[in-house]
Amino acid sequence: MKSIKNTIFVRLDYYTRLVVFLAWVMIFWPGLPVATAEEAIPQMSGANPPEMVIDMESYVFSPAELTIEKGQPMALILRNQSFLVPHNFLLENPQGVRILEADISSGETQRHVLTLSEPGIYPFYCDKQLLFFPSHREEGMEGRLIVP
Ligand SMILES: [Cu+2]
Repeated sequence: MKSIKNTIFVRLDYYTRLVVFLAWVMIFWPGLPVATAEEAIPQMSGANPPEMVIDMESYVFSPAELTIEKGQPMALILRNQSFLVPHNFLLENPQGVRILEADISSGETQRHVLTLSEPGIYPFYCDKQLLFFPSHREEGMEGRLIVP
């Protein structure tokens, strides 16, 4: 009798620990490794193009519209500010051809240097989607770069 009680207790303890472990993994996995903005931004040697920051939240880009100087290199700083939610940054040229594709996990910052040499509107959006829910773009996560 005593040994059965002990077995049940040990199993409960095992499952409790398993649940706690899985909860820990689910909470922290998408955010790891957590890097500060400074660490995450690779340093370029030499050229130092002007930087423009776009924050990615659930489910909006901020700002959603930026004006970019034609033919000038520009560093786009993409910061995923969402808690646990991964986003991507898909940029198209005025003809609808994708010219940049970046997956940015929760808490991550990426730096991409672009030179847009053709005037026009460059739409960008996040097409991430969870199961049957609407995509982030459908939730309003889109914007545009304007090259006058
Ligand atoms: Cu998204």
